Amino acid sequence: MSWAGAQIDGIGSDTCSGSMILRQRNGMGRMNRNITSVIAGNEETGAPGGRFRSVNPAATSEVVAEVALGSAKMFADAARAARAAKLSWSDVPAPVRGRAIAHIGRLVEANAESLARLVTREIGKPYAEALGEVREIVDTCDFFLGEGRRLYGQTVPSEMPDKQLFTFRNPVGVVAVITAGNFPVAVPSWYLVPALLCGNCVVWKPAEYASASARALYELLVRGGGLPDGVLNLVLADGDETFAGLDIALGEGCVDKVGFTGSSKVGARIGELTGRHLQSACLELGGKNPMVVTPSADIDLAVAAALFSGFGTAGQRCTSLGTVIVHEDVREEFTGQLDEATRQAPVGDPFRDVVYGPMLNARFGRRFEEYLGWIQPYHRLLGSTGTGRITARNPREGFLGDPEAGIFYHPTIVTGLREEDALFREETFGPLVGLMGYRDLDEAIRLANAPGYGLSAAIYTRDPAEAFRFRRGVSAGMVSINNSTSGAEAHLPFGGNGKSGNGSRQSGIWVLDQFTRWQSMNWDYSGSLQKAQMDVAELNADESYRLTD
Ligand code: UN1
Repeated sequence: MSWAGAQIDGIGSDTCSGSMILRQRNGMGRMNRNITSVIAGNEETGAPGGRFRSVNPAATSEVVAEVALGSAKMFADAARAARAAKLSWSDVPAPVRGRAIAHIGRLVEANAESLARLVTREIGKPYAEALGEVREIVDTCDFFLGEGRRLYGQTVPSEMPDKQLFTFRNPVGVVAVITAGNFPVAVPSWYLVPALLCGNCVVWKPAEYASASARALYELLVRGGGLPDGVLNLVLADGDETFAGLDIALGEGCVDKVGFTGSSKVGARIGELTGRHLQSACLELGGKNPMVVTPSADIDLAVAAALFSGFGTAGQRCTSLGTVIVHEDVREEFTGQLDEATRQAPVGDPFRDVVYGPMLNARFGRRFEEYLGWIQPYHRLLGSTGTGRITARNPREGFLGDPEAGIFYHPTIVTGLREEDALFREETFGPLVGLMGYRDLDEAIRLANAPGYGLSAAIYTRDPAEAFRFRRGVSAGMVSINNSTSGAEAHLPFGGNGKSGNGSRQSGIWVLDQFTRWQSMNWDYSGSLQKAQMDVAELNADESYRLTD
């Protein structure tokens, strides 16, 4: 599918914008690209932060992009460029900015398959899921294009005559967005689309290992929106340089809001840094998402959901299932069925019909190995013909493709979990699901909350009273009844509590509070200085009055 005279994906087309995407043949006969940061419309061809190879995790010999990494200075430069563009963008009428979002949505839709293919190649997300991810951008644009004609403020009555009160939503200014690579285009759009719609200029720092997908989305946003230079800036850099650059930019007053999706550990550091500048970041962090299966549950449904939410995206969603908490009466039945379904699940080449493909990148494989090291002798492992990396020596029955070509891991169900286990308490980003029993709902709720995260939680029950008791008791920001922990829709508030975030919410109308600040205005046209609380008329109430029987 072509866009702007070139293709995002495929072989044989030339450059997209000057030197932006220089296609070269690599060993696999595929094209790869040189990807750079873009600040105020200029490509930053230097690589002060070094060069990074983004490879296909399903076929690691295939280089998807050569990435020129920037430095802390480059990040700060981008923030300065965004600040310089700030007034001209916020002066564009909001309905016109809404039209820009409408065009972006259409351009993304027209490029959906190319973008999804690129996402699949770069981070190994199964193609059907990658298409869903692109759909999530379009959904986000569909929601916010109309918000350009609303972005409502209020008229509020005054306590005095001939005076009127108003509220306005003002853009915050410059937004720095730092995103993970598991949703390399959808989750960034949750920040970028509303931030731009609200009249902010943006510096976006995506995950390095998803640079090609990020650069493609950047092009669709800039070209689709007709965004002037400096309104959206892309910085490709590693975490340390980004953090140092953010520190500089905050110190100079060039960043007014930070949006961050990533680990709880880094989120805490970002929260600390922004706190020093009296800012509160929008933090979307990890999860240890529980699913409670009650005796009245439809077990087939619960098994299907556990499979999808535990192993879909190779368990690398922040909303992925962490622990199934299953009632003792149905524990054996559920465990047997989940084991069977997981053994049968197709794993492998993400361009085929699989439940999941490779890890996002080698670094996630290495980290997952550490989590597997938390398995204890008293745990029982189910779900596959092995544990750990899938290889010729450690095969997975029914694997689709060549496991040795990429970074593929067996799905692992860990039963016999105990509350003190690290596997129960910590997020284990990867294809691993824990399972433990409970006897009454209060215990299930306590276990659901015990790890201290609070992103997403699910319950399978046919009893409405149980559903509502669970909703009330669970600390998660998002609750599913008879649905998976993952797969939130793009216009409901998304976000978590505890180790999953600082209470900020993305998506729908709720995210507007992240990217705008309320300004109140009062206008006195009485011709006199009417003092609030003092020059206020008082009516005489007879509070001693009582009805007589
Ligand atoms: C994430 O993993 O950071 O609810 C976001 C879901 C997706 C978004 C996940 N819509 O699973």
